[in-house]
Amino acid sequence: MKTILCDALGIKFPIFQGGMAWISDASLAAAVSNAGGLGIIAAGNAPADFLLREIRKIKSMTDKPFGVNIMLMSPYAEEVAQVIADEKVKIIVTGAGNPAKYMKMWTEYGAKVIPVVASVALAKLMARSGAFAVISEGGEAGGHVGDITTMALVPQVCDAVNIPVIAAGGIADGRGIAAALMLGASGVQVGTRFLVATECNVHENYKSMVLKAKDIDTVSTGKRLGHPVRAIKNNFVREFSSKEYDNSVSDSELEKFGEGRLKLAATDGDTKEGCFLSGQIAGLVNREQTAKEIIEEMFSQAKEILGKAGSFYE
Ligand code: TUI
Repeated sequence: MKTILCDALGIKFPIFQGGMAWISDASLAAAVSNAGGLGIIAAGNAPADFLLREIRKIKSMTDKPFGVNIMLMSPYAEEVAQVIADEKVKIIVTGAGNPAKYMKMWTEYGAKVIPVVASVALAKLMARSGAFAVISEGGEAGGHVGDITTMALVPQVCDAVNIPVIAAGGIADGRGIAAALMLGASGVQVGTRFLVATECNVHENYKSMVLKAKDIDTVSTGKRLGHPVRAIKNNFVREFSSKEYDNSVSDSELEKFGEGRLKLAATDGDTKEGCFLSGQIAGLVNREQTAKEIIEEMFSQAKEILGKAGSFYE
């Protein structure tokens, strides 16, 4: 299965591995790239020297294309943006904000910038600012999310821009790929399913939380702070949620209460106090496989069901 993204980015399958903060390192990204997808290293909230190390590492692990994800709300965004340029990273995915101020510095040396958008307005702005493509991410996704669902957002973004659109949020198998292509997308971005990949170094407890999660086990909290985040319900999420609706708790207290929780989940595996970001599709993710097995299984399923699509006609 091939779309315009494959030749443009030099990848075999039109699938991006989500840039998951504290999770998507060189090990996971290299495995995905070596399997024919686009592996992506996440800078997350880490200082730039972390990213630099991971970029050097992935260059020794694969000769295939890879990308870097910059989380624009990070306190280190400025220095991360500079390291990306210094290392001449060719594919840059941005999240949790508007990357306009970095566009020139990246496109100048020929990088392809692919912002994650959660609205038609930002998609249009990004297309005008020189983005190569956009990732249209629905609120089913894990982590920092918008309000609109993938089903509603993807076709509206596809109609609004004339650059490739990659669908994200709620996609973890071949049916998701097929649906995304039918909505007009040229590819998909997948986070939750790659989180349980063999090559993913996240704490084992994080993997078990995702593997055990059912359809209704994630919830989005933090709307009051302007950046809602979807995570698996646990002790921390319940406490955060009750503080969010408690007027005696100030915004800065609430912000402080949430700090460092993702790292606590990803590196320490603290099932009680950590924040286990995950998409709603976790209920569908039930076993650990290698990145190669995940990608090949997803695309063979997509190919099979798309091939049968003709049977819906008389
Ligand atoms: O960014 C994500 N997912 C994330 S980021 C993250 S780390 C984090 N840490 C602390 C607080 C919040 C997050 C965990 N998961 N996905 C991409 C994404 N980007 N989803 C939604 C957006 C987005 C939202 C608003 C992109 C642009 C935007 O525009 C705002 C503007 O300035 O126009």
